[in-house]
Amino acid sequence: MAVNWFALENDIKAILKNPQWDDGHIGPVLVRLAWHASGTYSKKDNTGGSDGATMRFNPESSDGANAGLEKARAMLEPLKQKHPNVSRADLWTLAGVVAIEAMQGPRTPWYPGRTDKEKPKTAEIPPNGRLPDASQGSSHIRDVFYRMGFNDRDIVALSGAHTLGRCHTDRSGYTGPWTNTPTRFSNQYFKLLVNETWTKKEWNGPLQYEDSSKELMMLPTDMALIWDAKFKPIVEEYAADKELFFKDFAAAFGKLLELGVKRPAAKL
Ligand code: ZEM
Repeated sequence: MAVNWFALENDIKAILKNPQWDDGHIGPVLVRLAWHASGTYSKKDNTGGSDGATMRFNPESSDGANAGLEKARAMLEPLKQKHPNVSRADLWTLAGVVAIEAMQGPRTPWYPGRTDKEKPKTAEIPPNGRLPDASQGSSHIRDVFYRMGFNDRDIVALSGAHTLGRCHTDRSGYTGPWTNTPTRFSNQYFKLLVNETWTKKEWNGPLQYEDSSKELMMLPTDMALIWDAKFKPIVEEYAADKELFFKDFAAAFGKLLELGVKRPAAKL
């Protein structure tokens, strides 16, 4: 039954640097996996969330929002084989936590105890469409994150994860990184949102924004954070105070990874 968590964390750290992957690091895509596994939660009926590791099954596995995450799941599979008593649901969420810390971010509170569903009934797999759509605005963002039980401050803090990684035309249709440091966790995303001039990118792809260097990008949902009168002051706070962002991010990300997790209360 027991999992050697110390050894598992070290094994996760050992696979993060990967010269074959974007920017030489798989951390960002592991953070996206942890987020998409968890972000299907609905507090209305207590369905969705990371417990069950249901992203292995249709329709969740083929949700367009999850394009590319099969690669992230496959990269973690050898660690599941090496540590057979860890559930994939625990592994996917822990990998996001370990990745953020290894990329110089805060340590997120994380608790084990998720189990994997092996033959889930359709009703146990979250339907497509629960994850946010990057082409939309602040009312859609609020609909999606309020459904999970988050508030405006949590939404802005969580969005700061876009300091990491990049968009891929073959996954989401968008292209490019948000920051020049896509493998270092920081408040750079907020600083760029506030300080850069963002203009519409002229290309054949979906509407996205670019900075003056044309190397960095923002999605419409990222721009919504500075266009919305309630989100914007929070963006400014995090742009000015990295420690505050780290503290709020770790709390909100920890809450995200706990959504819908069913375990005996004593284990917490
Ligand atoms: Zn993301 N995200 N995200 N996000 N995300 C992408 C990539 C990454 C949205 C979104 O549509 C997209 C959160 C919130 C929201 C990460 C973490 C978190 C991509 C690019 C898109 C389109 C996918 C691709 O092409 O590979 C939207 C609309 C969001 C809210 C409104 C939250 C919350 C996150 C974590 C806490 C990360 C780390 C990536 C980079 C992945 C990579 O492969 O580099």
